[in-house]
Amino acid sequence: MALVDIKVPDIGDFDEVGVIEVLVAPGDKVRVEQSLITVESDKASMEIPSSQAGVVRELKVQLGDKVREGSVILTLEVEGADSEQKAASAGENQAQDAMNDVASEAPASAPQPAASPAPAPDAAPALLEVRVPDIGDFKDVAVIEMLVAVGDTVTLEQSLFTVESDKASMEIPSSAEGVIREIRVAIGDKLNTGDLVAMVEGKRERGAAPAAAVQSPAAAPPAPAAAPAPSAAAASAQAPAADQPAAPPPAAAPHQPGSPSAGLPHASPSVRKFARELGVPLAEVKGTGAKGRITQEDVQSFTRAVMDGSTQTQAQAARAPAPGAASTGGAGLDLLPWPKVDFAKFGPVERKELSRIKKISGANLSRNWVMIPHVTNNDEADITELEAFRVQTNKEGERAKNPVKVTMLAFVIKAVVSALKKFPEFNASLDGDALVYKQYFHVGFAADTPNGLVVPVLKDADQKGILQISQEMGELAKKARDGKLGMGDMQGGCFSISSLGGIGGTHFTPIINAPEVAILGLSRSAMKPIWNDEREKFEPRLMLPLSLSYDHRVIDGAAAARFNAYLGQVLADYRRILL
Ligand code: CAO
Repeated sequence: MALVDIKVPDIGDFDEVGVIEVLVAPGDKVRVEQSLITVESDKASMEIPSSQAGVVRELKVQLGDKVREGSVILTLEVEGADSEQKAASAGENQAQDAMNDVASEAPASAPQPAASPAPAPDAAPALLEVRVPDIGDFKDVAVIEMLVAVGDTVTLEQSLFTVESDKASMEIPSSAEGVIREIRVAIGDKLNTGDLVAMVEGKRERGAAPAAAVQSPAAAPPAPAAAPAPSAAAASAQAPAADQPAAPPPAAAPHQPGSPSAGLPHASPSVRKFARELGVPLAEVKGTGAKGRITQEDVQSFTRAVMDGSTQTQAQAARAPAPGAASTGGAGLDLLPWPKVDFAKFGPVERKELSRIKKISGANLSRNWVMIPHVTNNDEADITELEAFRVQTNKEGERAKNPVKVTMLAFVIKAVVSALKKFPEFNASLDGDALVYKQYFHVGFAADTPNGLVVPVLKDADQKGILQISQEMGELAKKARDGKLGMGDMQGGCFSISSLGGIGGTHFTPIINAPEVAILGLSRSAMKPIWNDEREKFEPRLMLPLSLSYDHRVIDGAAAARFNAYLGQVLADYRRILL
């Protein structure tokens, strides 16, 4: 046994950082990598992990303390340490790596990506690239909050969005001031040093340190095809697809530490993670920590208050009846708590974290299921001739240099476009009391991947032929399975299709991918005896089950039945598309 002092490592240009959370207490057993304290500068907060396993003997810091390099955090009793010195320096080294990351994100000290020459301070506004500054050893940090939107005016150093690793969260500052013309990232994107995140029309302040590359608007080259470059409108105005994290409220005020109610929530990475796991909207939690910071206890109290009905989340409030409306008492989803069972009591178990995609899509699916009054219309399409044509097309295609495999889904996508044109309310989204009709035809399709469900979107399906749709679908499905879909690949959908036809089933109820208003489920086609009125006999026909779930606030049952029937007619006789 040896006593080891764990000290604050080199924290670069920061003189002092405040201790905002103490995560352990004397007597606690800590593991290697377990966070000991959270420290904070004005742009970043991070947890300092323990490099040693042991028992906390004495805490040398408390909440509100200012610490600097060399300050002792605590004394740890470690087993088998050959010397105090060795353990202490190991601890410092590890914490130092972490702190270097914090230091390196500091806008004032961060080296910036290479840049084109800056414009003269008084030059006419130009399009300025804003890139992720040096974030040290952090790789693939995830965007968790957007703090600005397209059209916002930002000042130099204003925080644009928050990124997070498992031990630190930090705000990425703007290296330019002006009006945001384009945002190149969305929630969930993974970023690294130097990644292009936004285009700002404006100018840099005289003498400003950050050096963004500069383009005049006229000379700006198009974004590289591979870069995730969702249109600004799509990125900011569109609600997330089923596989995407929920977007923050539009044009949220920049996060101001110390005044959480005026901006975005102020909380440490572990508290954010905790809140996400419970599905707690941090923006609605009142922080009782230093400078209004949200603590784990605040999240727990909020959860308790929601569970006992003494408070409502905004989502619940939105579902509540209007004041004065007759209340049946069910609006707040007066649900029982989730059953907590110790399964190990009944037999051996293994616990595995849900994949990130599953966590995100689960939250979206739950919201959509609870908030949208779903109805599903089931029908069948006679695809006997179409299937014969598809098989023939694939046979002929085999002789081609680069054969494209055509599946039934491609024909269905094209038929759906035809139905969307005929029934425009299916190609719409609810926006408050208004319905937004889209004049483009982007069709999403659910793709099964090893990590969970994602919904890539095939853009402008109305302008593409079956072969092109098949080819693009194949490419998107491959990207999905390889985990390489960008946010742009999953945005902009008008209507989704979930095809389980290659797997099985007769019918199912697909969940609508908000803010879309309908989704089509395809099950396995089967040969069935169908009564032929003209010849007065049963004939073997290949029937494709169609399950159309629709948002009953927007679409009436009769319209849904017509949409499905029309789809069936088109699939039965594809010439109808031409009419
Ligand atoms: N009936 C019978 N067979 C069908 C069929 C149908 N409705 N649809 C496809 N098939 C056949 C195909 O013809 C193909 O057969 P062959 O290999 O003999 O040619 C086979 O099933 C596999 O098709 P596919 O799945 O590769 O291609 P697809 O275009 O039908 O689907 C994709 C592509 C990406 C949608 C699919 O692979 C997928 O991921 N499906 C799952 C979607 C999902 O999980 N939905 C649920 C969402 S809610 O949890």
